Amino acid sequence: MKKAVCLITALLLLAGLSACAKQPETENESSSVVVGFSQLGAESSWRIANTVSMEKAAKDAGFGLMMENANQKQEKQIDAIRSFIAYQVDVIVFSPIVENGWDNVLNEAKKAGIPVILMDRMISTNDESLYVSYVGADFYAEGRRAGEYLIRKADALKADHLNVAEISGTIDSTPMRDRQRGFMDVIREDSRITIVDSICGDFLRSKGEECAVQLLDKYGKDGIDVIYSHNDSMTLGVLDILEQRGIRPGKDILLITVDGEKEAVEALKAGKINCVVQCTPNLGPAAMGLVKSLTSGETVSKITHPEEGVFCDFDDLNDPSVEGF
Ligand code: GYE
Repeated sequence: MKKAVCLITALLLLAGLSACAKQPETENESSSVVVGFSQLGAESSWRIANTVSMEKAAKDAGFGLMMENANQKQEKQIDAIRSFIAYQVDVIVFSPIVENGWDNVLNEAKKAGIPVILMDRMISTNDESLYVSYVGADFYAEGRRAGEYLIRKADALKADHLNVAEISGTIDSTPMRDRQRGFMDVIREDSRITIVDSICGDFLRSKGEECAVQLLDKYGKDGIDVIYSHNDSMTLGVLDILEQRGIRPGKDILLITVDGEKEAVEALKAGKINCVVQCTPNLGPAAMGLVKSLTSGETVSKITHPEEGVFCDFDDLNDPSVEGF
């Protein structure tokens, strides 16, 4: 295990080499375990809660945390991982913005003997030895839950036909790919359901608004019965646009969303969202638990999924367990 002195020396060296280079945030510098954490951005409430969870868990565990936020740029994540390798951190944790394109930098980490934990999102690779463990949601199961809700709703409404528009998250990210695949696998067999369009909203509220405008301009209010969007931020953007146009969210157009942030759960309780598929951002304790096991020489499981469920308009929404993060 490398000592914190390594980190401090590396930081001093780097400061000397490049006075204007951005320094990573560090905490618990006296800790004997240093974690390099590359967060992908700050695009949603989910992401912000996830960053807080990671920071708190590192602090609680007494680990030093060097965190870099990549502001949605894969190149920045690659740079961050390279800087963690140069600093000889004990473990690298990162949340890959997209699935492809990590093999080179992860091979560098492997050669340096630094274990890599994937947190939240997966990578696509032929070499599974490039990461020791993945901790994050089963996004395929989330997509299936969204589809299963829609079929139940179609039954309850005795609907002959439902036109669905999908607003997807960041193209080629794991939650985008698997929330789509899971949903499609469930609804494909149901002849009442047609996907009229699928457009990308990048997990951003502002783009959710733009997507809603685009969809309404193209299909009109009567051309869309359901909007399935891959996260709450985009759904909340959609909801704002529907209300501005006098369309009742949750009634004139059904809304199915994923995450479970407070604002979305409140909108569910108010009848403006129909289904919230849960996805927890509180991955910090599990991620730091893995770091602890790894740095103690223990073997860890390759995949850890948190337990997640669904909140929807078939539930008793007064139940205190129905709450957002
Ligand atoms: O659903 C979304 C965020 O990767 C699970 O990313 C995460 C997703 C989450 O921006 O809100």
